[in-house]
Amino acid sequence: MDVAPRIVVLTGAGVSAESGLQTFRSADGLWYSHRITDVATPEGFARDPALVHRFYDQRRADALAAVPNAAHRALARLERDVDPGLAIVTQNVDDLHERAGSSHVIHLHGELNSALCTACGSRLRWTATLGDRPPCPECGSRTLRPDIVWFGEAVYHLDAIEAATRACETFAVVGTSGVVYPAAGLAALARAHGARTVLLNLEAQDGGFGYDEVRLGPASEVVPAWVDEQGEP
Ligand code: BV8
Repeated sequence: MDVAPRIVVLTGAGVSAESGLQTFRSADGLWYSHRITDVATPEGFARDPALVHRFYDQRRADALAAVPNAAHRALARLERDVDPGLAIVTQNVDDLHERAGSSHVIHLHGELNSALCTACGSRLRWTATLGDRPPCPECGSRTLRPDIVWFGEAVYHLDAIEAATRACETFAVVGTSGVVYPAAGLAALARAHGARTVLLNLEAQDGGFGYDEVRLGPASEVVPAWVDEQGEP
């Protein structure tokens, strides 16, 4: 976006939980049925690409079948109402914010609907499977991988995210356990530059950052209620 946003919202898996997408660290989360080192590291992909493709092909299909919930819709409504703007920084690799109508969405951990060619570096919009090893449309080699930021890899758009975080008046955190960096450090950065910080989450974050305000509950309830108050003087 051209101007610094007044509000930045950092979202995590919890915002999509009520759309039926699994979170990572809850009792039935993805990291309890899959080892992070197997499916979310470059080393795991090098060892067993078929396993990693199965994992992301399934998640892409799940995300395609999911629909935005009331929390996604409320944030899209807030973007339309807030002057001079709102940016969503999401750790999620689904596209539910965009499908709810948000247009300023920054994906710092990549996107399921994108493929990255490890031979030529092209990033391509991709909604089909990758496990069948299709050729890269740009260079022809069968070297496409999910365009997902794995542990140990640099996150996307960090300069723009930090600039928006430093400039905003309100930094809201929705549906994340706050353990994965650099995302987990953004609320502290916002606070250091004078922003008010708010946590909207099902439960308190472990060892949590001292937010100015904490509202606990399902995102589909706490986010619309918070959004409704943002236009009030
Ligand atoms: C990097 C792939 C450098 C995507 C994922 C500083 C200190 C310590 C360690 C580090 C550090 N800096 C970097 C590190 C290392 C590492 C890291 O943070 N490790 C941690 C675990 C200690 N970070 C990295 O490796 C990052 N890269 O720093 O690179 C660099 C620089 C230059 C050059 C080279 C390298 C890369 C991190 C990328 C991680 N990728 N996965 C995917 O498959 O989806 S992580 C994974 O965790 C997902 O991406 C996910 O988005 C992310 C965060 O998880 P959450 O979204 O928070 O989900 P979680 O299940 O944990 O929590 C859900 C929350 O929702 C809960 O609180 C729950 O209560 C709540 N909830 C549930 N239901 C609801 C709800 N809330 C509301 N309503 C509901 N209904």
